[in-house]
Order: sequence, then structure tokens, then C-alpha cells
Amino acid sequence: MAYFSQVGNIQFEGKDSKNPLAFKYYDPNAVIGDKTMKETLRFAVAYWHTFTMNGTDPFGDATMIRPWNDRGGMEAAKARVEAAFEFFNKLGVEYFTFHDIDIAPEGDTLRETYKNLDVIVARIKELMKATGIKLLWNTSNLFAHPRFMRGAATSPDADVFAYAAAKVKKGLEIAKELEAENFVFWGGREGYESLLFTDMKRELDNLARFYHMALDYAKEIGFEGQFLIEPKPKEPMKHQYDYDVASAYAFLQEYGLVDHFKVNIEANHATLAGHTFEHELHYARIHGILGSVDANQGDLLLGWDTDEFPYDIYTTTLAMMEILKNGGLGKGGLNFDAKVRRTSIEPVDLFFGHIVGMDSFALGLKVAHRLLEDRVLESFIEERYKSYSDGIGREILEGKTDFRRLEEHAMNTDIQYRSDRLEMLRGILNQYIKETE
Ligand code: XUL
Ligand code: CO
Repeated sequence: MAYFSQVGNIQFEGKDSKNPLAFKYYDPNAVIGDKTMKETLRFAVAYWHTFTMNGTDPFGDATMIRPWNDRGGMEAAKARVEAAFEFFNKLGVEYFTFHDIDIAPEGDTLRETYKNLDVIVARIKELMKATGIKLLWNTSNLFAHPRFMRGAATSPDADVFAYAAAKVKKGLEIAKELEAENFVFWGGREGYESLLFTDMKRELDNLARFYHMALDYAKEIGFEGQFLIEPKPKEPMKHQYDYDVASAYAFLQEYGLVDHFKVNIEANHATLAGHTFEHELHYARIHGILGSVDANQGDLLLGWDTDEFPYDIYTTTLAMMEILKNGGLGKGGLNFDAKVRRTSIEPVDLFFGHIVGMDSFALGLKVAHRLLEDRVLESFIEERYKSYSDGIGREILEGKTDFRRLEEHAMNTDIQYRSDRLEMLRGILNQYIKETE
């Protein structure tokens, strides 16, 4: 049975196309730099927002028309796999991502949950083999069930810690079975509500113990994917331990995990942390931990994780600059952790969401590539720090100065004031965006 019978394969038709079901900028085989767009962008579809969620919000019921979900339970899970692969194929996306409970319902016991997973994983494996579609990452949902209300690896209850470990153990086995390129940890409930009842040091130590055991098990079963932590500052917890890239990095360093993990950076999580998306990407890149991206967009008028499909070319351009400077995303990709709005209820809207997201990143890639080729910002930055290339600046860099020498320099030098020309740079950036097709 086809679930998207009114939609054919989405083709690249170019910027003048008026066909809403076509790419205007994403031309998978177009070469930008030394790679095709497809190779650089490595787009992935997120199972939960696209196939599982039904449009409920804290104030309202399901709105989405999703025929594959109608039957409920395992029947819905089976139908969902068929709908998912039809969608991936028609959209021309090579990767997907999921949480364990997105693909199969939890049973009454952990054993039954495993059994449900096994049935669905077997079917997913068949379809992956038949289509060449790959798993960018999977993850274990350690936040939805009431057992995780006080945390998973950071729960005060050791039985919950054990349950979470069992779920991740199974998740890693699935990752191995489906040859996932990464495994993600988003600490949805790993944080705290109040210090009145929280032993933060113990919770962080336990979280690190948990990650070390996960690494050991991955090694034991020969899973070679990249481990990723996905930072987020709040929601659902008031204080989340992996607040942003910098706090995740401090944690990884403190607990001897930094060589084994990278970060999965989500645009909307960056803005919730009070950072720009490009700040988080940049911080991760310069510390060698930029692993993957959850591509979405927040709404600056709202204070929560709205997970919109990205459409802001300015942001995708700056994001792609960081990704290109990183030499690409390696095993990572651009995963659309994004959902259509609650009133975009038809299955075809799922295509429109992904098309605008893919086109936005494709155009961002093209603009970023041109900006880098012309060294627009690089030349400016080089010039801005020129004072370090000779004279006292060079002495500082070469470790030839001390405070006495610097004091002597300061006493005998007039500081020259310079403009940073930010508005000029913004104008140039606009020009590049506008001139790129
Ligand atoms: C939540 C979020 C998650 C992770 C995976 O905000 O982004 O969906 O990407 O658990
Ligand atoms: Co995410």
C-alpha cells in the first residue's frame, strides 16, 4: 500500500520552478567544492516528528492525518516502517534517525519491548538493504515513561539507572545490527528541578559511569559508530546538565570521555541556551567535537523548542560555513529534528517541510562555499588580528614577553583605534546571499 500516492519522486527543478513539490536549490549530484551536495549535506529524516507524532500539544489533541498510525500498537508500527521508506525514497534522503519507542511500542515488560523492537528492526533491515537507505543514528528514549521522571542515569533510584542501561544496551545492539553511523544521547531528564533535594556531584558521577559502561559495551559488541551527546539547556528539566556545547565539553573532559564523544548540535537548543546556532557549531569545531547536527529552527518570539523546519538562509549560510571549515560532518549529518506545524495536517505537508529545509541548507551551502572561496571573512579576520604577526604581538605569541616587557611597551606606545566595520560585513553577506543561485 502506498501512503503518499499523490506524490512522485521529488526532483531538482531549479530556482525558477513553480512546482512546490520540487527542489529549487538542492541538486543532489551538483558538485560544490570537492563533494556533491548529497555527500556534504547528508540529510536525515527524524522518525518521531515525521511518522510517529500526531500533533498533540499541552492544550490539544491529535490533529494530524496519518493513515499509517490508525491501527495502533504493533500494527501501526509495521505500517509506519512502510510509510517511512516510501517517504525516504520519494524525498531522495539517504539517512534516517529514531528513538527506540518511535519504531516499536513499549510492551508490558522489558522483554516484550525487546520483542517488539526485534520484529520492527528486522523489517527495517530488509528495507535498508533493498533501498540503500542508511541509519544516521538511533537513540534510546530515556525521558517519556514515568519511570524516568526523576532522571535516567541521574535518577536517585538505582533500579531506574539499571533500566536505562538495559534500554541503551538494546539500543547499541540495534545500532550494530543496522550499522548506524552514530549513537545519540540526549539527556532529556538528566538535570534537576531543585538543589533542595539534589546531590549534583553524585548525579554527574553516575552519568559518567553510565557513559563509560555504554562505551565498554559498544566495544564489546564491535559497534564502531560515533557517540554523540546532544546538549540542550532546559525543557523538560529546569536545569539540564548538558546545557550547551561548552558545558558538555567540560563534562567530557572532567570524566575522561572527550576522546570518545562528539556533540550533536541542534539549532533550536542553541538559541534556547542564549547562543546562535553558529556559535555552538563554531565552539564545537575549534575543540574538535563537531559530530552531527539536528537541523531545525526556533522562534525567537517563543521561549520553547518549536522545532520548525529551517527556512532562514542567513542562519543556514553561517552554519554551512562552520561545517565546511570543519571539513564536513564526517559520520554525522543534517538530521531534520523538525516538525510541521500543528495545522499542517496532511501527509503531503511532510514533503513541504523537508523540501524547504533541504533547499535552505543547499542554498546556505552554495553561499558559504563562495564566501570561503573568496576568503571574504577570512581576509577580514586576518587583518583584524594583524597586530600579532610582528612586533610585540609576535613576541607574545612566541612566549618572548613577560609583564615587565609588556609594561615597557605600553608606556611607550600609542594605541591605534580601528573600526570593526560590522555593518559593511553584513552588507557583503547580504550581497552574497542575493547573488547566489
Ligand atoms: C529533544 C530532542 C531529541 C533528541 C533525541 O529536544 O532534540 O529529539 O534529538 O533524543
Ligand atoms: Co534533537
